[in-house]
Amino acid sequence: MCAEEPQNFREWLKSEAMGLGFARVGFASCEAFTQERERLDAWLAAGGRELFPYLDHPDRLNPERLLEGARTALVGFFPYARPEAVPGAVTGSLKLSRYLWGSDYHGVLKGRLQRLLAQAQARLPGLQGRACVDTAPLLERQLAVRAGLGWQGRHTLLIAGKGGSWGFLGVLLLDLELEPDPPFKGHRCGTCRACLDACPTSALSTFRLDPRRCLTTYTVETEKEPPPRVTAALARAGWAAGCDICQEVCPWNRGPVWGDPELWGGPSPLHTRPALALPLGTAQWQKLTRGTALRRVRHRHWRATLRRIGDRSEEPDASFVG
Ligand code: B12
Ligand code: SF4
Ligand code: SF4
Repeated sequence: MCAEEPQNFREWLKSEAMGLGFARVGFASCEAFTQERERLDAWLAAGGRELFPYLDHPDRLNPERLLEGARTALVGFFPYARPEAVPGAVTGSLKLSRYLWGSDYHGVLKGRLQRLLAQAQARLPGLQGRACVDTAPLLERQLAVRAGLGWQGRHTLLIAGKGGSWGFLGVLLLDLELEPDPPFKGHRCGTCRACLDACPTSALSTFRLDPRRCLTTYTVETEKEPPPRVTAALARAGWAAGCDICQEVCPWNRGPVWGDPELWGGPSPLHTRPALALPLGTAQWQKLTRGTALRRVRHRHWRATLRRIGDRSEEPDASFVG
């Protein structure tokens, strides 16, 4: 299939991906993960399966199963944080995690990876590929480590070295053998434990996260009632959707690479208005969150969280002020 030198094609692919906004790009083989099996099973058994049944997928350890003939995974780190986007900075505003500010990253990243695939297919007719962002049964952070992008910190997120951890991961699987990058070995957390100490629910133990305690689980991913310890932490910490605490304290995020304005999309009333001035109706919620990743949070879920963090959303309907 390869009408040109694989090395040239690889370099071209990488530079195109960087041009699309990925700050770090690497290549990994699609071989099955073997060492992760036991840990993944343990994670699933300790609450993961109950909260995220879709992660208990037979192909989860095997990227080859996601695309017939998959040989190479291009893995990209796409920065999303912006210096001016600081949750809760406006007095009285709600804290929304940085990854929820702006356009829905699933669509943005998938669109860019699909554009990259189309360009690659124009150079190499017959090439097959599949773009995966977040929702495919793929161990994205482990694949990023394999592609040499960085390491999983003690908070379990991928730290792209000096680029920090404020970034989404996107994967383009290809049915073409390209030279892999050397995997990242070990970690650069040293003796730091800042994320473990700062987590308001003690959800983190070294290199492991208990999803039954993470605020993000209950404010974004599931409408299940949080355990009392999480409800108490929600009220104390005041995060209305997602949580950035373990990344805010990480020394590797002191000078991160900043995100793409297209993804960020500018602040919305959700970030800049005091909670009391926000609309409460379902239609208004849908209008405010249209096209953003927050759209995945249903209105009744949002209101339940506001109740937990002590907002006035118990009140009957109020209309948008201003
Ligand atoms: C489910 C999920 C969640 C769950 C569980 C998170 C988790 N850490 O697993 C919840 C809802 C809590 C969550 C929260 C967040 N998420 Co999330 N999430 C996912 C998703 C869909 C799957 C993750 C998964 O497979 N977990 C399963 C477990 C088994 O993975 P693991 O933690 O890596 O487990 C390993 C370790 O425990 C290790 N291990 C176990 N014991 C030991 C012991 C030792 C000594 C060692 C060394 C290792 C070790 O081995 C296990 C297997 O490899 C991925 C997308 C994807 N498809 O990969 C996004 C993803 C991980 N999330 C992402 C983001 C942005 C977040 C949040 C930051 C959002 C927010 N601000 O609120 C938080 C961060 C919380 C945190 N500290 O991790 C990004 C992370 C980007 C990055 N830079 O890493 C991803 C990659 C999505 C994306 N495409 O960008 N998320
Ligand atoms: S996102 Fe928040 S609750 Fe979840 S592990 Fe990090 S600090 Fe803890
Ligand atoms: S806060 Fe410290 S321990 Fe946690 S991920 Fe960052 S460097 Fe590692």
